[in-house]
Amino acid sequence: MKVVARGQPPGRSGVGGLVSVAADPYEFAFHPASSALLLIDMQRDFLEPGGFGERLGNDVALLARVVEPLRQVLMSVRQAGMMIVHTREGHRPDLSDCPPSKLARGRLELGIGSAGPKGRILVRGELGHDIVDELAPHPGEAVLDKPGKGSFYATDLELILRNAGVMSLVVTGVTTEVCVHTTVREANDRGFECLVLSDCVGSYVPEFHRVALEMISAQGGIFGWVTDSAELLAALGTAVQPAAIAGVAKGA
Ligand code: TIU
Repeated sequence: MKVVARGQPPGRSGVGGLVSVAADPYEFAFHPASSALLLIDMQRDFLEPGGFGERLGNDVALLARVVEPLRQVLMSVRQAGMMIVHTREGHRPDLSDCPPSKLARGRLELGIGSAGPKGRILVRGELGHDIVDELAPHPGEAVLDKPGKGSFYATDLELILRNAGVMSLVVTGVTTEVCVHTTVREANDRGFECLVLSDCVGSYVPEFHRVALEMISAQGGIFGWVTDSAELLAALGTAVQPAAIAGVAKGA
């Protein structure tokens, strides 16, 4: 019987060699073939008025500045042929996957599952739950629905990454100290190496953003590495459009 090899071996064919990016606490080296770009929860419910973020008492405009540099990174990573994974925080329409503790938290009058201007808040299939237009996933990019703050909890993310031979993650999204941090900690304990892009993650609380990034790269990179989109794009050999980085200082 003739045996036919099926499927791709771990790693993505046709993707370039070792890339080294200037980062804190020291350079981050990765092979695009064994790396993925993770875009965490770039959803209308967190970025636009009327969603969960605003219900929690936050100024959602603070997250808008992440979109353009992240769009530039997304385009470059697509060109580089790297794996791309988008996540969305949210729940089934009957909320059976939402812990009662999460539902009750904040004593919100209009919380998860309530009707808002963009549909039911943080419910799958609703307009507010989906990813903002600028970063809409392309066919072939993984879209992963998660019920918690971490991207690994109660999802098949680890399985997808291991099957693809991925070892390194370029981490972006919102919010820096909540879903991004939880995901980086989960990934670190599982042996993945994380590079967090300071201008492609955002928080409603600038102080939390700054300290959360410091916590990742402190102690010799206890959870991972931190750099910005300009450094990554330069390392990937892609020209950065000045508009994308104007006014976005490293670590800001
Ligand atoms: N509230 C807050 O900062 N974040 C979340 O609830 N979810 C995410 O970070 N995605």
